[in-house]
Amino acid sequence: MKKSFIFAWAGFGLGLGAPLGAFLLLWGSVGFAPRFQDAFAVQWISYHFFFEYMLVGTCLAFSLFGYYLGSYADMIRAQNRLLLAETQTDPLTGLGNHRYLHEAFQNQYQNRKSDAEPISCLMMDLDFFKKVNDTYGHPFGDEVLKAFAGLIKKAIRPGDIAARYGGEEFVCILPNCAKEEAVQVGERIREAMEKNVIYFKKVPVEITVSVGAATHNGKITNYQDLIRLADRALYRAKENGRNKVVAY
Ligand code: GH3
Ligand code: MG
Ligand code: MG
Repeated sequence: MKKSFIFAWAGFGLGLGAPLGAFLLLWGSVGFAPRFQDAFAVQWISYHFFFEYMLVGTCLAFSLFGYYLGSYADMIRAQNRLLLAETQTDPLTGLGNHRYLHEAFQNQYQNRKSDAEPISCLMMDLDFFKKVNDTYGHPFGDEVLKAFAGLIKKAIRPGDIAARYGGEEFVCILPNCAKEEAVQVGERIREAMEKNVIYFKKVPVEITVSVGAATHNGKITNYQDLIRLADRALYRAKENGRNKVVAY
């Protein structure tokens, strides 16, 4: 719920304190006599203008002040959310960054319903990317990275997590996904990149990606191990000729 409304209502409540306090003070000054209803009736007849002024004036002033404070708190909260999202986003590709990946992966890993629930990790690295930069320039390399991020987004399911691990390396976390399925997703991404021709001044450039896949098994006790195994599988994909998916 918006703080502006909560604070406005709180202000209204506080505003009511003024006429109520005034009534209690006046009632107390005569030793709380006569009984409540009569004292109230007497005071209302004698000072109704004073009470009406306070009811309207203080309630309005406090509500407005509460609304202002609440709106300010809402704005700060929205800004904080935006800043948090910014610190976890890779500005080039719009995917999550390294920091986001670790947080999201740890959460996903720990929140599995049981240790038997599979979770997979894909580690992807563009092939000969240094050569791409050297041949066509860094800005073109950046375009390739953006295009690859777009292909990843298209290939994964809504609950999956994709992040730029660093440089030209990307990671996908696939919750509730067994080994065969993870390899299929990796293959889908690899194939999409292979088919995706990017043009440099009307010259088609083909860039491929190597993928390492790892799936949680009984021996793995934390998410970092899963990343490590996916990285080892990726190393094997590179060794075996690149443009390949290798499962650990
Ligand atoms: P391999 O097939 O073994 O992965 O070879 P590679 O050339 O892709 O690997 P290497 O690690 O030698 O080079 C990675 C290159 O990625 C080097 C670096 O300039 C480039 N790179 C890293 N981050 C960025 C970036 O943000 N933009 C661009 N354009 N290039 C980047
Ligand atoms: Mg690399
Ligand atoms: Mg590379």
